[in-house]
Amino acid sequence: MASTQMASVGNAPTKNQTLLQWVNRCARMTQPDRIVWCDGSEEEKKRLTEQAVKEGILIPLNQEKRPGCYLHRSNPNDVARVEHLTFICTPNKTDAGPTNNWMDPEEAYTKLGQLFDGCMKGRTMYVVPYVMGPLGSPYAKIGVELTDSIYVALNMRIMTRMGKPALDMLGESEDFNRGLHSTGDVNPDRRYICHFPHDNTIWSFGSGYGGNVLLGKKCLALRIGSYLGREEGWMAEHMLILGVTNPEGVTTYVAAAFPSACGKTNFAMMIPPGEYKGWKVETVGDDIAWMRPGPDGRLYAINPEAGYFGVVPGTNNKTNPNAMATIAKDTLFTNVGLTPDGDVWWEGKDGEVPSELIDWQGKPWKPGNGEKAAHPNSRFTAPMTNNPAISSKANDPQGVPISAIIFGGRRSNTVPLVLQAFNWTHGVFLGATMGSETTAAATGKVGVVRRDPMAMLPFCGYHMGDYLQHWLDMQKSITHLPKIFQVNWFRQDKNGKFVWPGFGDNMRVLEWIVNRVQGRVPTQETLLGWVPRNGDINTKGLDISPDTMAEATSIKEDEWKAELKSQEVFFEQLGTKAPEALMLQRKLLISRLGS
Ligand code: OXD
Ligand code: MN
Repeated sequence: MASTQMASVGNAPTKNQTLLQWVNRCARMTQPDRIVWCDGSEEEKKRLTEQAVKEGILIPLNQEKRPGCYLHRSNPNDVARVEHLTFICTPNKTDAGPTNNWMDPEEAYTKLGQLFDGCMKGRTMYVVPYVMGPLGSPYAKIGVELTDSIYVALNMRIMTRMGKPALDMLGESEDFNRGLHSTGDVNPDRRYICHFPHDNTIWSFGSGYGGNVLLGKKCLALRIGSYLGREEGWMAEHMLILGVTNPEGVTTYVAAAFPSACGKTNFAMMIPPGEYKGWKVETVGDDIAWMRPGPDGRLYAINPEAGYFGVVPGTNNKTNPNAMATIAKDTLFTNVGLTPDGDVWWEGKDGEVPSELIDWQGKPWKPGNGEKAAHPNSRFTAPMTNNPAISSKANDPQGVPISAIIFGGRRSNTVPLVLQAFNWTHGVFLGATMGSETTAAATGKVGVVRRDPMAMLPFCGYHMGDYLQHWLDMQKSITHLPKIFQVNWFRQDKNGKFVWPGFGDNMRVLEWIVNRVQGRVPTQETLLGWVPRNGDINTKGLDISPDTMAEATSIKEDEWKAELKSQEVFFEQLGTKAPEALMLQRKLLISRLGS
């Protein structure tokens, strides 16, 4: 660790002049009392954790029950991503596109510069160098985040390869993302998350919530990443990556896009049901995939992250036993309930509901008092190495070859359990027309269907029309194209009950997908794509009636006519940038539906 008592970069552990000058410039603007360069060591983790406990930022949990675990309570006004305060600052407004908020870069630097001016007086600035992607991977990217939040420094340590290895990998290079963050006074009226893709820069002010402030994640790995991906011929996607191995020992790698809080972590860590002897699912990543064509013409994916920032409520030994094991130690919990014996509790946890506890806002709580003990978007930050199902390829610098891409939304109707696209272009159309009911991961109304192409609506760093065209163009550089599928685990019956059990039983759908990829099973054509023939989804050991199965897989033409209208509104928004190939797909679907 190298730190100074004055806000100078005097004894910084790097000779990289570009980095030093930039840190100096930011320190002159924000005026911290101290600058601490993070090295990522165990000693540093201990020291920062002790400091955070002393400042009341972390509450130690019962160290016998949850070794190395701490609870953080955020400001109640700061519990989710703030899409309305997230900006893409490109020189031309059109480059950000109609689905992003835009601010002129000069205006943004001036406006936020005023907020950053002197904002770290009396505080420490942590310099957090980090790598997104396996160390030494040619596909990894380096970032440096300057932050006045010790919570951010500790979270970045879990979520990225942070500290000395990042500085070593950077060397004298100027090629790093410049991230500046201050919690400011956590005032929603002075909260901005601004991205400057042309400068590889992110400025985040006024929030302490993960998605807004762990700048490697949504800001660099997705928004800036998607921009760089288009420039450099690769793809940054909001996708989990898993490897599924069949009893013959053949592993198939799958990437799957679902909107926030729709079960990516559960799917990535799934344990197959008892009937699936000899099958196993292993996690490469649970949220983000960086994918590019490899020398053998296949599409390779790395997980740029080193940890999981997962939604806590609903996690239990039935829905996700691997996540429960992952968060048993060395985990930072944010906004969950605290039990009298120093453990954590959330809605949907196993076991008895405690008769009393302290809720996520620090207030006494009793069952039935009308409040949630844990915030619906409460989170765990845990190292991926804790995951019993981690893939041996999670750190592979070359990544894993992807054979199937899955798009899934949260839809109570319309979208059937599973279907396969006719081809790549049709698959891109399925991804582009994804819709999903909104969740608590972002502020705003929950449960409203919104179009969410490739689950990237809040994360695409440039014009959505150009992004969809980039997907279409990638076809030219991938010789062995992954097959594309659409799934929906969330269909409901007339009484609002989910018709598909989900969780581990999603293995049954995954098996069909693997069999399709390997050419092992014929299929049936429908208006929407290829679907399993009757009986092709294995329901052995599952208590599901043929009627319910029919409901889960049904395609209702009237629902699809309404869906087409809603898709039209989305495509109209893209104007002349709506890709021609997708418009043709749309026409074909309209004619198949006869409307
Ligand atoms: C996340 C999100 O935190 O998508 O991963 O909101
Ligand atoms: Mn996500």
